[in-house]
Amino acid sequence: MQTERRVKTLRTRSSVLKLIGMVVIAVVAAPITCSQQLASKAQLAAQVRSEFLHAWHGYKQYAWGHDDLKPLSKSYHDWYAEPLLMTPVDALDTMILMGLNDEARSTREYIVKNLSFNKDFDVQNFEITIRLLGGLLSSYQMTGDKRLLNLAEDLGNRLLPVFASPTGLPYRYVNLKTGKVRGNVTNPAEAGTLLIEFGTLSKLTHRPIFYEKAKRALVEIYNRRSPIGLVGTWINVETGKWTDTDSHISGAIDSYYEYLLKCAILFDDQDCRRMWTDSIAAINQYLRDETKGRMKPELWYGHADMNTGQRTATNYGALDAFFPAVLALSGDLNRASLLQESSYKMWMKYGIEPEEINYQSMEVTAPGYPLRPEIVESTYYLYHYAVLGARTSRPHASKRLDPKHYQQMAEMMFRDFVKYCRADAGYAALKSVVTKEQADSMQSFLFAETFKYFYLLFAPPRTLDFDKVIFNTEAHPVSSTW
Ligand code: DMJ
Repeated sequence: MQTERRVKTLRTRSSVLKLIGMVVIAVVAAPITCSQQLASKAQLAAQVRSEFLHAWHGYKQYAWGHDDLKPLSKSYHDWYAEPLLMTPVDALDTMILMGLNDEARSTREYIVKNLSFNKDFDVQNFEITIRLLGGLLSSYQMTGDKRLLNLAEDLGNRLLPVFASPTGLPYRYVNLKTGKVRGNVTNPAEAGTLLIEFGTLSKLTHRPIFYEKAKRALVEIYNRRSPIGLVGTWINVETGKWTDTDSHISGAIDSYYEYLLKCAILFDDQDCRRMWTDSIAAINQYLRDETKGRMKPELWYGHADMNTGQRTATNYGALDAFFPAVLALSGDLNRASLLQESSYKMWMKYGIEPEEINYQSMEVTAPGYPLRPEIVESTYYLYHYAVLGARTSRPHASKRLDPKHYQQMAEMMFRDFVKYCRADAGYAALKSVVTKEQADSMQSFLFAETFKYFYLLFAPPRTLDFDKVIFNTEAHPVSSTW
C-alpha cells in the first residue's frame, strides 16, 4: 500500500514535469495523490481535535496528575521523584486554541492548585524551560491568569543558578529546592534554547535578569564558533572548550539556531539578528548538501567537522525536519520548500518518518518514531507563507508555493499518524517505522506540538495570528504584547 502510494506520487510528479517542463519549484506545487477523497479543512480540524481528545482522555484516565501516559501498559511515567505535570502544562495552550474551553478551565485550575516547584530533586534545565516555563507563559498570555505568571516566575527564579558557571554557559541540571547544579558538559541546543522563555519572563515581570542570563548563554555559544563559523555538539561550561566538534542542524544543536532567528524577531534584538545572519551563511556553506534524487536534485543538510568543514556524515532525521520552518521564517522560501520535499520523501519511505536516515542511501539508521512534530511544524510554516503569497504581494511570501500542496501533505501525514500511532488508550510512539511496532511512550510534546501544528494547518485562520506570535521550540506561542 505504502509502495503503491509512493509510486503513484512519483508517477504523478514525473508526468507533471514532462507535461509542463517546469523548474524545480513547480514540483513543490505538484499535487500529492491520495486514494482517499480529500476531506474539507473543517472536517480535518474536527478530526484532529477529536484525536487530541482521545489522547487526552487516555492521559486523564490512566495517568492523571503524572507527567506522561504510558499508552500500552495504561500506566504513567514521571520524569523525577514527583510529577511536575508535564502533560497538562504542555497541553493547556493547545486546548485553548482548539476552543476546548471547559477542559482548559479545569486543567488550568488543576495546574494552579497542584503544581509546585519547591522540590528537592534535580531537573534538566532545557526540558523544564521549553515545556513548563514556555507552557506557563504562553497560557498566561492567552488567559491573563496571573497565577500562571506567578508559577512561571517562581520556576524562573529556581532555574537561575544554572548560569553561575565561569563562562556563563548553563549547567544542565539544577536542584529546584537547593539550587545545586551539576552537568558541566552541555550542547548548543540546551545552552541556547532559553531566551524566548527567560526573555518573555523578563518582559512580563520587569526583571531584566532572566533576559540577560539567557542571552549571555546564547552569545557564549556563538563566541565559541570555529573560524569557519560552525558550532560543535558538546561543550564544557567551565572551560568553554568543545568536547565534540561534530557540526549539524540536528538534535543537540537544532534549536540554538532556531532561537537566534526567533529572538531577533520577538525581541527585535540586533545581536541575535547578526548572530543568525553569520550562522546561516556558515550552515549553507558547509552543512548544505545536494543529492541527485531520481528526478531532480534534492536538498539536505548533513554533518561536518566544525573546524575543517569536511563532511563527516550524511544523516538527516525527524529532528532536522524543523529546519524548513526556520528557513521559511527567515525569508528563504526556496530552500525551505526544497528541504521540506526531502523531509517528506523521508516520511513517505515507510509511510511515517524514522528518527534518522542516511540521505545518500535512504537507509534508515535509527528506526523509531517518538511522535515528533517537526515535519508538521515545517508544513504549517510553508502553508502559511503559501497562503500569504496567494493573497498578497508581500515580499516574505511566495506566489510560487501552492497552499493546497501543503494542506494535502499535512492530510496525508495526519492519516498515516493516526493509522500507525493510535492506541486504545491514546497515542503510542513507534519502536520501528519499518515494522510499525508500537512503544509504551507518549511524550507531552504530542499535545504541545504535534496536535497543535496539525490543528493549525486545518483550523480557520482566525484561530491564531501567525505573524503576531513566535512559537518557542515546544510550540508554545508567545507574543510581544507584554
Ligand atoms: C521537543 O521537546 C522540542 O521540539 C525540542 O526542540 C526537540 N524535541 C522535542 C520534539 O521532537
